[in-house]
Amino acid sequence: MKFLFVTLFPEQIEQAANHSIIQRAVNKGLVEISCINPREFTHDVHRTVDDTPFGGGAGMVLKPEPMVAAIRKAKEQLPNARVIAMCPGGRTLKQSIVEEYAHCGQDFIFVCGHYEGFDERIFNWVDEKLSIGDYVLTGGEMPALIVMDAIARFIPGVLGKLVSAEEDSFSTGLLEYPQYTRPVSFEGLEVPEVLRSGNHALIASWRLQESLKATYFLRPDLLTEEQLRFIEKPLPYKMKKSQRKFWEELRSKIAAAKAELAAQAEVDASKELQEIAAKEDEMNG
Ligand code: 4GY
Repeated sequence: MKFLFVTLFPEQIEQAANHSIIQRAVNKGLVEISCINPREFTHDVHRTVDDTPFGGGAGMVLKPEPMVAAIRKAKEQLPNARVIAMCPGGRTLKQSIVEEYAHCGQDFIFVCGHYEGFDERIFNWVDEKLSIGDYVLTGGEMPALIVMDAIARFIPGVLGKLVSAEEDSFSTGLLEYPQYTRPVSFEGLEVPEVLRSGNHALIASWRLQESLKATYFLRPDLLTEEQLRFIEKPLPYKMKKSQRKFWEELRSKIAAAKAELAAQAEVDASKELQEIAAKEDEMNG
């Protein structure tokens, strides 16, 4: 898969591509990375790429001529590419979008901006705007690299043989279950017994329960209606015994975690009361 970055700072892309997994993917020929610098398409002595905004205001705006000339050149090199402008106003990236990109069979041109932004007219040469989250950075290079990185994980051969992006927790729609490696005991913290049992069915069930539990507490918005129903509402009358056991176990784990949270809240509250009382005593001499 080919990724072309339209950027005023190609060194930033090149240095990011020279590490670890992405570098290996490039060396294996699975990923091709290139850059086109809009500054190459300026004609004045100062090689000007930005100018003051019409209507006034702080900051500079990227001039349309060099940007569009660079995008045109990029499209010539990758005629089958999707042209994506990185900006906070785009649709927000999430794993399902990454998967759509990874499987669309197209190459990618990322248009990276700087200063206060693009001249609005360049979007006529762009297929879509994409944001990596609701915050503003100094340039689109890091966002574009993030998108490339997330897509590249889906290219067969980029990750190790035994790992597959398709089986990621986020691709299953849930948060990751806890992972452990040796030693079994570290500073008094033990690896859960079940993971050392060798019982693969039990381990799979434990992991799914832990994923569901973490998602329930931290990102309930990711759970489906059905998953929430099984966690919160009475279980259906007709249900396989093993399945009932699974959901009942998960519910008791969640209840225990809630009880622990409530107990901690109570401890915090009583501490706070004690502190207030101590301060009052101090003030009253
Ligand atoms: N967030 N998601 C983002 C960004 C920097 C001014 C336009 C983001 O994607 N890009 O913050 N980009 C801005 C800086 C010009 C790009």
